[in-house]
Amino acid sequence: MSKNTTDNPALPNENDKAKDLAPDIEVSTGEFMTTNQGVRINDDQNSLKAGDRGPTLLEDFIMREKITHFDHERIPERIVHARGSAAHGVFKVYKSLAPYTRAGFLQDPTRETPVFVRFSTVAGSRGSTDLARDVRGFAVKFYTQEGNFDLVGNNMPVFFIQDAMKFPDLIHAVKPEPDNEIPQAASAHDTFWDFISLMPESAHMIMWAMSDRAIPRSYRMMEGFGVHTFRLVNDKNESHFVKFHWKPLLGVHSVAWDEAQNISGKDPDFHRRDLWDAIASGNFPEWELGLQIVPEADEHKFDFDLLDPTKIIPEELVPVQRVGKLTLNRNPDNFFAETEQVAFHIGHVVPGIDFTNDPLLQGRLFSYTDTQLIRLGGPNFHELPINRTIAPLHNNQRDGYGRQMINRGKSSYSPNTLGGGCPFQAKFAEGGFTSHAERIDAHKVRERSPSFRDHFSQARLFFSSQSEPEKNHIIDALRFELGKVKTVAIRERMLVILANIDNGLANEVAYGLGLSIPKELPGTVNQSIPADADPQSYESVNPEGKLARSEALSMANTVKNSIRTRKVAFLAADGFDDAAVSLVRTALEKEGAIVEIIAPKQGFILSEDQKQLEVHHSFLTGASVLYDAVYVPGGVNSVATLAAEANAVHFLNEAFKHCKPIAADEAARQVLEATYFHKKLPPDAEEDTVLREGIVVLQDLKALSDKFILAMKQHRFWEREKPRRVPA
Ligand code: HDD
Repeated sequence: MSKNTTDNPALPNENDKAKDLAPDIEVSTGEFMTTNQGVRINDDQNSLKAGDRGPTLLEDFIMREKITHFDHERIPERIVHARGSAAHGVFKVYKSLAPYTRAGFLQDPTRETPVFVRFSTVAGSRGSTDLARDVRGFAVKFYTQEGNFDLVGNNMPVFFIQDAMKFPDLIHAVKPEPDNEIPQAASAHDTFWDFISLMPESAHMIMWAMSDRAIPRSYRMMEGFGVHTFRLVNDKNESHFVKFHWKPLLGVHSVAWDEAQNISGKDPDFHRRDLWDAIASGNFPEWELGLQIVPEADEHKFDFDLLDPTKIIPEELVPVQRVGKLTLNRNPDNFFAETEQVAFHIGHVVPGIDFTNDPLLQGRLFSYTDTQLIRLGGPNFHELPINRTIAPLHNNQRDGYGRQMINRGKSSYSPNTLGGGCPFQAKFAEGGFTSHAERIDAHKVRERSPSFRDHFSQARLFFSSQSEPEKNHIIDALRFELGKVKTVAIRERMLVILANIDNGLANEVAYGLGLSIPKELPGTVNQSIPADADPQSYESVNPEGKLARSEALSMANTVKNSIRTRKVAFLAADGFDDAAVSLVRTALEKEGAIVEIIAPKQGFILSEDQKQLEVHHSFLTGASVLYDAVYVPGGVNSVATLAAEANAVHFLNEAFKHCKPIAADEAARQVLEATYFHKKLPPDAEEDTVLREGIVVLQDLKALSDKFILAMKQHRFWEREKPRRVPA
């Protein structure tokens, strides 16, 4: 570890964690190259040889050191969540939560707590695409003054399984198949659906995973959830149950599945780049921390079990209180040192936060430290700069691989007299972590609680809470995924599961697969399959008398009040109308959107009046799927060029297919007329038409800008999809 730069300007000392990291930052500007022993190197181009055409000498300690280090540069990737991106930031609570918790970072609205947040996909390898249909990890490390608190959540509020015992099976099933390691970063294959079709408890999570939540537009536009029910404990040692939420201020938005697959080719780093660029340009992503708090006395008030991680608490039953804000404001300096080596653990809690007996949570408490031991090579991973606490650290743990801390003194045991009894234990009142003294009086059993048996009510609640386009996307996703499954009996078993959720859904999927829903569960004759795998044997609480819809579950109800950081492609060529480009660009940028110019070739294009405009991408390097909206300015020559340019027409067709807002000057109508959708252009650009159709063609550029912004705030016009689907 290099400690040579104590006042590195690259790292603003804006908070305690940044100060803590500063001594570890290495900057080589203006420095000589050295070996790891600090010896200056005078030739890094040639190995030491016996003559310039002779063999390389073993004596060459410089080359040996360099190659040895290189040979050891890789560590095992995470078994799940291998592909990720992270950022530094801060968290602040809005008002003291002292009535519920004594956690120091949740007391004082003036206290800013440093955080490091890592987003990830689950199934793919480190180098896989960001746009896989998958759950996204949302892991937050709070560097609090009382120690590190890790909230290791996902962008979906439930999980596939109820008991950690099944986690290795779930992951073996979803990972590439073991004989040929196919497919990468995809759940659309036999082993995954084989497992799922035998695990009715995954029904609710499957609805989320097949929904558009699994293909977010951006990490910055997805919710986060702690999933399990946790406890908050106050300074009177009173406990409340709590569910943690992250609510993105930019709203919750997704891309289309066809688009996701395209982005995977055009820019597999799409989410990573998006996060990096937003932070680098000062558009700091923000989320509010939300809490659903349930008094202990209400533990059994619900018709599901709070300890069951396949259940949500509908927001209609317990509202989400927004209690603080998370802002990501600094990109990491080094991917490996920070994003790769950060070690999250659900068991990293601080006084004031505690666990429940959720059996998935309980198993996780074992797994996370265990995995770091192999991944980071030993028990001292907490000393890596990114993992290090900013709270004072004293205990009697010693030694091990890579130990950094130099512990002074003779005693490394407790109790002791030789060390004056130090370090001391801390009483509850002195901030000592004291586990909530929950009363447990039970038999030791390997069993699942009967209160965990209803697997379908909330799956149904989720499906019926979706808008029509969202429902269609779920149907399409299931047709796609199950369509990739080769074993027909697996597809049929899934149809039985789906029929337990919603008959209409099951019928639609069955139609797409060319199957009918079997009366009995096919292919489960094997003795090793648990009898419980039969979904018919589960309770499915009747929807009558239940919550039929929950508004919060549909992304259609998300906030649609901003176009900040949305990327807009302007399609133009030589001879474009400069006034139009300037006016619309200024209007969009004023609202925080990002405009990029796409032209037939890179470099510069010239306007009608010979003004130069820098091109961001040619049609070769830019693609419609990388933008949120598209605009075509006027200008006789530009319009003629684009109308004859297949790539420009394809760009527009694809934007239409993916339901994106499209705007064009009246003078550019010729370009739109070359598209397949021109016959469907709305007759006018009145506000309600714009809000319905998302297409604005106007002469008045001011009105065009206003309506285009209105359309962009809607994000997508999914209604366009079904009746007008085209091959693009
Ligand atoms: Fe896990 C990583 C989230 C269940 C075992 N998990 C990991 C990460 C996230 C989650 C976000 C990536 C952290 C990072 O960025 O480094 N995991 C969840 C959620 C779960 C969940 C929300 C259910 C509610 N996980 C779960 C179970 C087990 C694990 C039941 C094991 C019994 N998870 C791991 C792990 C990982 C991990 C193997 C891989 C890398 C790591 O821990 O550090 O230990």
